[in-house]
Amino acid sequence: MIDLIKKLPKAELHLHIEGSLEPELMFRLAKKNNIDIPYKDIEDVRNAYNFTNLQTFLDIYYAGANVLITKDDFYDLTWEYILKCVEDNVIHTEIFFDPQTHTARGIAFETVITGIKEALADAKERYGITSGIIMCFLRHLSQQDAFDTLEEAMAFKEDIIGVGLDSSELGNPPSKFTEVFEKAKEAGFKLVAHAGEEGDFSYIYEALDLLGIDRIDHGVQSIHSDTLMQRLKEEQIPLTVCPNSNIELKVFEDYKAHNIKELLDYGLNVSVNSDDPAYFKGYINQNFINLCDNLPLTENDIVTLVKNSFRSSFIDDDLKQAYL
Ligand code: ES4
Ligand code: ZN
Repeated sequence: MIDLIKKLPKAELHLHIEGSLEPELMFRLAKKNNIDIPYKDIEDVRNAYNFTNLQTFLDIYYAGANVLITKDDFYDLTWEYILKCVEDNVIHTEIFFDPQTHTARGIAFETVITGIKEALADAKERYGITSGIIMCFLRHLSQQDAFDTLEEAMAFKEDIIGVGLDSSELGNPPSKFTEVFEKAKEAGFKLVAHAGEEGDFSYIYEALDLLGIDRIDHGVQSIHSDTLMQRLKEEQIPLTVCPNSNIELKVFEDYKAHNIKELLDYGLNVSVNSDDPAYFKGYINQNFINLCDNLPLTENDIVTLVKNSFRSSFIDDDLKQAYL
């Protein structure tokens, strides 16, 4: 099984590039850029990665992102993730970034996107890895702030395939962002949103009906509504599931309690993704392996999960056919 997981070419659809910042790079950049970080060594960092819910993670994740200052920093961050893709045989990746985390610190939108973009161009040239960039709005901030970010992004429209919604879910439902998603759709962006991670299934309905999203990120709470499950199955709406993340953030008590096998058996279009791999103990293959170690997934299930990620991707149809 592990052999199959390792050798299958995979696509990743749910990966926050800031969440791939490994402690080693965090230390190197902190030193180079003269940024204070609240850790004395790498071991100290790893010990801090002990989360009780989404918010306790986000506080540490945003603090880590403070070390990213120059275009080269964003390049190095992205390149290190690409090397993990090579290791795990990920041949297509659609990565999230959080522009507001950086612009709020005075880092230009252009600095961030250019660093990421150049690394992805090199990934294509050197390894043939294809990719897309999705810009996420931080849902704990206002819709006006998201509008301002969308406005800024328009100059880089060619470099961004989609718009997403992340950060603190509870209390910040999709309905808070209805108008800005409408505008993003008019501008031609694909739409995704984190929904039903910690929030209940009503957040998934809102993401579908009010934001008109193409994919749900997480979506594991859909299991609590039969009507929603039927709809997700009928419309084959993709759910980008992140097992390690769900365990680390206590969405499920342990891997054995994870519902991905049930979602899959019901006929939903689910895929496996790594979310914030530097914080959640592993990249995509490790997510698959942890599932297989704990749930009765068959080889056929693994192949279905991998195919789902390609078919739910935003790549052009001819390339998609080639990948499938
Ligand atoms: C995130 Cl796991 C998760 N959920 C919501 N927002 C996020 N940003 C980065 N990781
Ligand atoms: Zn996520």
